[in-house]
Amino acid sequence: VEASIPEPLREAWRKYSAHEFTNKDEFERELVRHIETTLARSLYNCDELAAYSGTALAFRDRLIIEWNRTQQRQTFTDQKRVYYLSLEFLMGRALDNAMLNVGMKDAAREGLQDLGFRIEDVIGQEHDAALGNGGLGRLAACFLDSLATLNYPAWGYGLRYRYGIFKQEIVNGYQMEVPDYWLDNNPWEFPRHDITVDIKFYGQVKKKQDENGKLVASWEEGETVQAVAYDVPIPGYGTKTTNNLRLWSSKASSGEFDFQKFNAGDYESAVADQQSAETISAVLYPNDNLERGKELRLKQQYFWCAASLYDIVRRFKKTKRAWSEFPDQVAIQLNDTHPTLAIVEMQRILIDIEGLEWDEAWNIVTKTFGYTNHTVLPEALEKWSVPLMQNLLPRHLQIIYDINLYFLQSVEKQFPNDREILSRVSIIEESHPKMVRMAYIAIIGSHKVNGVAELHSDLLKSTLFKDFVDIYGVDRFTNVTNGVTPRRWLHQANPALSSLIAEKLGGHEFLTDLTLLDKLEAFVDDKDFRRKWAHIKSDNKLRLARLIKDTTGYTVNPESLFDIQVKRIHEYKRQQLNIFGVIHRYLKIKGMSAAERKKVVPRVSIFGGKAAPGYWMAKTIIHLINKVAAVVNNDSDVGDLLKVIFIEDYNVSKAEIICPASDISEHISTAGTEGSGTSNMKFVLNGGLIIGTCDGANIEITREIGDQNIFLFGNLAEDVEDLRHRHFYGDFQLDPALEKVFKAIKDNMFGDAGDFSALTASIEEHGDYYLVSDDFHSYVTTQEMVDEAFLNKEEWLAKSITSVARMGFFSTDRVINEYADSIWNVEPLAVKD
Ligand code: GPV
Repeated sequence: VEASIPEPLREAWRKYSAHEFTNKDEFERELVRHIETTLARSLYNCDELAAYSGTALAFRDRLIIEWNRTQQRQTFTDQKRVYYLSLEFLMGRALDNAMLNVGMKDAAREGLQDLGFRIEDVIGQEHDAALGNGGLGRLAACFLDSLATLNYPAWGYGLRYRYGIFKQEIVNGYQMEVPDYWLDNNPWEFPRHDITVDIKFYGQVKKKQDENGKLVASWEEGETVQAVAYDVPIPGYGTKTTNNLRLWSSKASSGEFDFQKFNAGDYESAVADQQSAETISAVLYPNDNLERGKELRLKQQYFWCAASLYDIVRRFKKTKRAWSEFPDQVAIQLNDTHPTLAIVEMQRILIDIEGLEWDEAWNIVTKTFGYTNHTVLPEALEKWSVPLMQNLLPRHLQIIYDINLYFLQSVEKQFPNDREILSRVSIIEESHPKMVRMAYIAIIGSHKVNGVAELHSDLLKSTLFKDFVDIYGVDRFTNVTNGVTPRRWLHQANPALSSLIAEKLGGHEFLTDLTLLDKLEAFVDDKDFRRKWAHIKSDNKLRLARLIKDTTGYTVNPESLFDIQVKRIHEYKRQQLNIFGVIHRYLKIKGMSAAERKKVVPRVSIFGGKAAPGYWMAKTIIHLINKVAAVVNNDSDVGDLLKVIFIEDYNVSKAEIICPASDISEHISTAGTEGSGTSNMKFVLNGGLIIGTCDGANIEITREIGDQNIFLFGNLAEDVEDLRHRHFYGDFQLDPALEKVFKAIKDNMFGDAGDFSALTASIEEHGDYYLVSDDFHSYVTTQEMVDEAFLNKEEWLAKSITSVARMGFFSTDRVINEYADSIWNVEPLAVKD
């Protein structure tokens, strides 16, 4: 390709090709140029928002120059690429990350200062890109950071939602949802109006003869919607690699039928069609760990899978390779079952369009795909009704039936005397209506299936997917324990700690090799180091106290123990256990003498998180937290001994302030329910200790940092089933301390008790499925141990430092290398300067 371009032409392009700014002055020139020309502002009307836009545009230019070079490099080398398919990418803000990743934040700070701006204020103008619900979406974002940093040729594929996760407002203690329209002047995306794919829905399947007389299926008629690509550059840290996140937006096809309507004067209906097409990518479904089987959600899934696969296949076909080489060029990772239709679509492309035989096609498919499971919760496992799929995707349903037929035939051969196993592993659940079990397609159509922490992966093998282990052998199932990117969750969120560590370790190499943190243990007794470490934690607590003051109006004493639980609100995550514990503490303080109160360790209990708009129990928990806050915080008799804070609209940029400010954080899910958890890692990496159950990655965190550095409590996963069984048969005793808490609630201490009756009843009367009562005593006594330990400031500090030093394992760099070796079989593409 390159050789076909004449030298003089190439010379001209080289001569005028764009260059990145490399110092403060050049940055400043770019900034002023963008403010004056792109934004049409001047010295006299440049507010902070304009300063943000100008800075973002200057950095965007830099990223896009490297983005272009990276894409060219990857095209020329033509080695295997990774495609990460995720319905969620919870990116947060991009500017600070871009500055740090390209190593120009200091230049930007000084440049902005010259022009009269504080960099923190400018950064604070950016709206979070919140295309995700919680951990699953944030994991995808951390993966993109590590993929780029490690120079893997990798693309993310997702949906460009017009509305990301809703904004949460607390009104009279209730959660209110406000739409999050975030796209107006977003400088980080590049519309590619030339990259479009027509996606079909509905229609019928006809059998036709191809040119060789072979009968082939043909999917005909139906409606088409157009997918338009929007590209977001993803810079790696300390590398020139800038990968691509491609997000698809839906619009009406520029096809014949709407123009016909226009011409026929049916203007309104043509516009309505257009709006209905745009609906597909309009809104992120706000559920976490829950699937509700809505048709529009299935449309989103197919629209995004089909557009992404068309793009991937188009790129592969340009190389003119044989189809058998596809799995050597392409690895596709499914982030949960949401993209499972990509497996079916790939098989459809190969057999219906490319004319391959079934077995040859299926062999290519299974070698290409990998599937990550993120939960064992039954309500989160996707099932689609057969009639719904029949209507929307008739050809895909046929292919699913064929996949199932061949699969069950082979199972029958393998287990000739076992009738039961066939119905257990069938992709089709024989219910009314019949349902398609998406996880089963994902397992059957992939060469590797992984869980996200050891306990979770073990549970998958021994419970949910046990039959498939018997069928395929244990090697198809593997574990890759989650991590977080240390760039955002240490360097960006906690710059002071990052530079203190760099000072001790002689540089910032730990940011790309987190295991180097272990060298910190040598300084655990270093007085000056300890003093600085403690000082940084205090400053971070002050920063959070300011956020709390600004957003809730409450003043908290930064000397208090900061106890934080921030994550999606869910019964299995047990924020109710936490707030009941807070009420218990409040009642205890109220009953104390003045002398006893002197011994109380002052505590601020901080909550944050969104409830799915239709999840009433989760909303009730939020309501209770806010009502308890209103009572406790206004009780002058208690004062600073206890404060309760609910931080509104928890999101990525608030997490960056919250995670560095904890003394203790809570990861207290019922054992066996949390896939991994990743905020546990963010808090410990920032020098906070944790209280938690033996669940998810807490177990591996304990193994790494030592059990003297973590507060574990509660029943174990292996005992949960038995306890639930016993509750079900009436063997249930409400914990006496919890009973007192319930009594206070029922005495209307926190407002109308009726508001919370569903919550208390779920425990007292309906079987306490999440074992709140069973774990209450253990929780409360462990919290007392936390108080006790916090009194010994020196030992607490040692625990904090030692824990950080031992967190090297939990970087997404390690995670991505494990996926690359054991699932994708891809190599990084070294960047030469
Ligand atoms: I399935 N997760 C999530 O955030 N949303 C979901 O819909 C599903 C899973 C989370 C798990 O709950 C966490 O335990 C895990 O750490 C995270 O996915 C990333 O793996």
